[in-house]
Amino acid sequence: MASSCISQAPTCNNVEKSPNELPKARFWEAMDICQWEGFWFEPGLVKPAITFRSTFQARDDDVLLASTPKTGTTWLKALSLCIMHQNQEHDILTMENPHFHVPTIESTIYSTKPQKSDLYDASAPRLVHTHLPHAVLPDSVKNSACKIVYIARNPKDTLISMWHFFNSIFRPNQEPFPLEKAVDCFCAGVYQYGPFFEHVVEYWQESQKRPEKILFLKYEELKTDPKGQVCKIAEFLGRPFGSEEEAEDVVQRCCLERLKNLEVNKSGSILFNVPNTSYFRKGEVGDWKNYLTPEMEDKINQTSRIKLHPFGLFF
Ligand code: PAP
Repeated sequence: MASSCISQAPTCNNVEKSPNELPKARFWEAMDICQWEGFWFEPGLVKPAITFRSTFQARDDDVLLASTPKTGTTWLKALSLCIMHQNQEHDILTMENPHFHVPTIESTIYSTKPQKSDLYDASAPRLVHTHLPHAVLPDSVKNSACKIVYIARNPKDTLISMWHFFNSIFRPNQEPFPLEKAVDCFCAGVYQYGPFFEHVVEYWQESQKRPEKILFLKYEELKTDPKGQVCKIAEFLGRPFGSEEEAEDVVQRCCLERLKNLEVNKSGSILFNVPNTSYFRKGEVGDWKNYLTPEMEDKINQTSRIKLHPFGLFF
């Protein structure tokens, strides 16, 4: 996930409320989190999120990618990079991990490498990402013509992906965190960037109201029809491909096996404590079947029925 697991003082101003004053919880017995605007964050992310909301001046040609963690962020970053850098000779994906090229705005305080320019002032076209919920996006993002591309994934695979990721970060070489407890945290939404369900619903509803503004993608559809979905993103961003082969090329360049095996992704890290390798695992639809018991599946299905089905949302 595009945020660090260590705490460090952020260097931002414009603080509305100190994280100390917010409701607190412990995530997987490993990380303090606090609740801000209905979502849970490690405290170090709150000030940058507030700064983003209150000071970011979106431009009409900005592109903002958005997601809740473990839903296909890295893939979407890679695809969008290729789409935005069409016609360039060099392959940008071989130069750095996608999370460097497309920073997650609120977590850049944890970057291991400084950006080439200030994100808030970078030259056009800016391509950035956030895990923040729609409600807290800056007004300038909502009111300008800048485009938002959101990626969602079915909750059970999202949870399993998250379970692997946080086990590798919090408990390397140890027994994994009990999956049953992880399911409970997930359904209750009490974990870094949770809750999943409200995050997805907010962006979904906005994408229904303003389809020209927000493109809502599903990881599963990207898996079954990558070329069709990639063409859709390119058209949405006003950068349609000249030929089918160009779209096919982007799909190939961004496939999991290739990204996983690029030198820049085999070592190092873009964010403290988060190795680049941790962004690439199996990338399968339905991997949850290898882990969840029928009881755990039931719990997540019940939550989905309450929180997603009323909105006509899948899963
Ligand atoms: P983030 O929120 O930390 O950035 P994110 O990229 O959203 O993580 O999610 C990681 C998941 O996307 C992993 O899924 P898994 O655990 O079920 O395997 C990872 O394997 C998958 N993933 C990463 N890159 C790709 C890709 N190019 N194609 C398909 N899936 C990918």
